[in-house]
Amino acid sequence: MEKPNKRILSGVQPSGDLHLGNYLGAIKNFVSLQHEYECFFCVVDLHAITVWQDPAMLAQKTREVTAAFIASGIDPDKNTLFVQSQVPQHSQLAWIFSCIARMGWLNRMTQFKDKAGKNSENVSVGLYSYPTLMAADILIYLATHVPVGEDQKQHLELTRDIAQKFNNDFKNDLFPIPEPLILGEAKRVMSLRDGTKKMSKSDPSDYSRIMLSDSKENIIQKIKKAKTDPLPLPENLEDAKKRPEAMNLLTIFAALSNTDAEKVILDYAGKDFSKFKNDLGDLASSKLSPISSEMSKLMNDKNFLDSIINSGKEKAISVADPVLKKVNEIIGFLSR
Ligand code: AQP
Repeated sequence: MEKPNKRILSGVQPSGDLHLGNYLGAIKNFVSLQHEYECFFCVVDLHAITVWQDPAMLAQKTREVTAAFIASGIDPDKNTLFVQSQVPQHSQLAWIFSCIARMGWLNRMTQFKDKAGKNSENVSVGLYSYPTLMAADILIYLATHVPVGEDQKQHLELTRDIAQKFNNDFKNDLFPIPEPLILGEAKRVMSLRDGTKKMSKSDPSDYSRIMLSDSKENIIQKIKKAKTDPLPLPENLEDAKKRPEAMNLLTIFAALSNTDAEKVILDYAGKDFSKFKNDLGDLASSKLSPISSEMSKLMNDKNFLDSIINSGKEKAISVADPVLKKVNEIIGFLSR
């Protein structure tokens, strides 16, 4: 089996409206990586159902994430865009990996602790074993690199452990040990209401996040209302780091304008937040509005989106199936 040396797999959940964190931490980076790597981008609907999803909304959000990929600049002809549940090899490998991963490894996952909170007896088993499915998503394509936001770093370390243990247990070298690509200025975009909390689809407050579907007016309004402290803008990076809300807005500004936070701090040092927020509102809406209007256009062309999803499925299966067959053979399963 030919082993790729620059292959990417990454996914986005159709679990709600995509936000600026998903865009800056993931999708924007995918757009630049497509020129350098062979890329597989998937809509991870199997991950989404680890918490309750309304069936009609799930179908709509699945198409919406696909539309967001394309509207942001991912070329569907050059890359493989597909839906996770349509490639059953992911779930089959995930079961095998749940027999490779150790309970102790999963018990250390901080995202499960955060998401389950005090309710851990009552959440789904899938929410707990989610990282073994993520490992299967990556390794079924023998992906060598995985672009993720900082929040997914621990899950990728688990993927590496699983790949290593499988290779050791079965004395082979099938799986690569994939490297994380944590790129861009905004590795962890924080809530606009609380600079210590990650911007997230599931935050109950709409004002905590800017959505890709927000209108220009909405974006400007949300940035105006974003929480800040009473001081003027920080004078240097050291100062900014002590002020989470200010640091978050500066980082967003830097990521949207393809520069770094230090440069933005230099431009706005000691100035008033109102001027900065006006500029950030204009910048964010000028970058996001074209994506949002392209997304609505694509959402009105269901046949086009479904044809992309369908050909993505065929391409994904043609790569994933030989890997699963090889895994089955290594383990000692009878051939199909
Ligand atoms: N706030 C963020 N900052 C930077 N990157 C982020 N990502 C998510 N939130 C931020 C990155 O976006 C990609 C897709 O994420 P996901 O949809 O698979 O799930 P998530 O990380 O669980 O995102 P949410 O918004 O927090 O969803 P819910 O609320 O449903 O759990 C990933 O690469 C992620 O790192």
